[in-house]
Amino acid sequence: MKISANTLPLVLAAVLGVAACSKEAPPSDATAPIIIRFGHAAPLTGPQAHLGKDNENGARLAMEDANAANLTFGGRAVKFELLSEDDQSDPRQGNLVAQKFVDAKVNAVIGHLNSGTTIPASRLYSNAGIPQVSPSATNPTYTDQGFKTAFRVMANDVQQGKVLGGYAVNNLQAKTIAVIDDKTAYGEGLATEFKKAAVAAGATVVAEEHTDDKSVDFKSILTTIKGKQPDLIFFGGMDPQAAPMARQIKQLGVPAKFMLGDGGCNADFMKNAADASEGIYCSLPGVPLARMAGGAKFSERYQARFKANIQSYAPYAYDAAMVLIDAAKRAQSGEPARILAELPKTDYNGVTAHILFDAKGDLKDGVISMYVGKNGAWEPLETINTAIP
Ligand code: ABU
Repeated sequence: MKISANTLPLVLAAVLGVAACSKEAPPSDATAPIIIRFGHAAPLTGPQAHLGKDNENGARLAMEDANAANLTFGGRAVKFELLSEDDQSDPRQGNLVAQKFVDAKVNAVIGHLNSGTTIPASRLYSNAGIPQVSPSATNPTYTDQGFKTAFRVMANDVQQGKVLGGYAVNNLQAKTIAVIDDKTAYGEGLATEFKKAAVAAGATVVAEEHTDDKSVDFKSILTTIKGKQPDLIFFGGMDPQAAPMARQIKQLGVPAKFMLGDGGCNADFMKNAADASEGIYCSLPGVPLARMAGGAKFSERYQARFKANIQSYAPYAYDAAMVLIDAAKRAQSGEPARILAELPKTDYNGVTAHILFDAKGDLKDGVISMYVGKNGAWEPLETINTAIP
């Protein structure tokens, strides 16, 4: 319409009318809830599905808690949604999941569970500017890459390997050790850190063997190791391999102590290793659940909500989600860039620990706890402070 002196009053009336309508009934997108979507990635099928589900449950509980709190940002209601994907603990599938999250423009990612998926996926999240908090990936490379998007809420494997190696030599008097790893980023990385620490403490490595994260028959490598008569066997890997390995060590009559990192230190190991779990040592980052400030309450709430016991990492997945929610609250925004600006300033009292990040995105003041298998349960031994080198 051509505006002339005759039509101007009509145009003004129309504009004022729209303005009046806007005031009475603001556009729907200004009143609709702000939707904040977090991607969650872990193995939800395959041998590690029990651990992936445990992480997913932890993250889900956090988001349900945040939704129950009826948060508002700038006067608008906020709703958190979880987009959970199965990365099958496979690095290639992990990258496909990461690309899916990038394409879906998720606001942040909780995950992945495994170091082998977390590390390659972290480059995609970094390129897309998406904040990532892993509950459980412990390989140091994840936060050594210099990505401003990468954080974790658990001590790393330099810290864990140091404690395990020192404990094997100084507490268990192992002078000769055999080391097996599953050739994954986690298993191989932890085995390397364990060896370094054990050798530094005075032990000799008499055998090194490798398997993978699908095998369940280890009799051949265990027979080779038995011939080398080590005082202690260390396995860097996860419980689907660690449990049959423990049973086969017992069946073959290998008279060595057996030691695992956090990948084997869980409920399913106990169930599947059965009586072979007695006297086995393992470590977990963090203090034992019963000693966590919010541990007992979290455990009760988890069981009531999911009708299952915690495997191992669920409280960390809860905290990973909560530090992202906390950053969004401080930013009063779900924008990834605004969450990222807040994450390094995290000062959050979580279920697992008081969470502060160092300059790399690692947990400050992380500790490692040692456990021994006793009467079908993991009995806590001691908790050791480890300064990040
Ligand atoms: N921290 C052990 C399990 C996860 C990982 O691959 O690091």
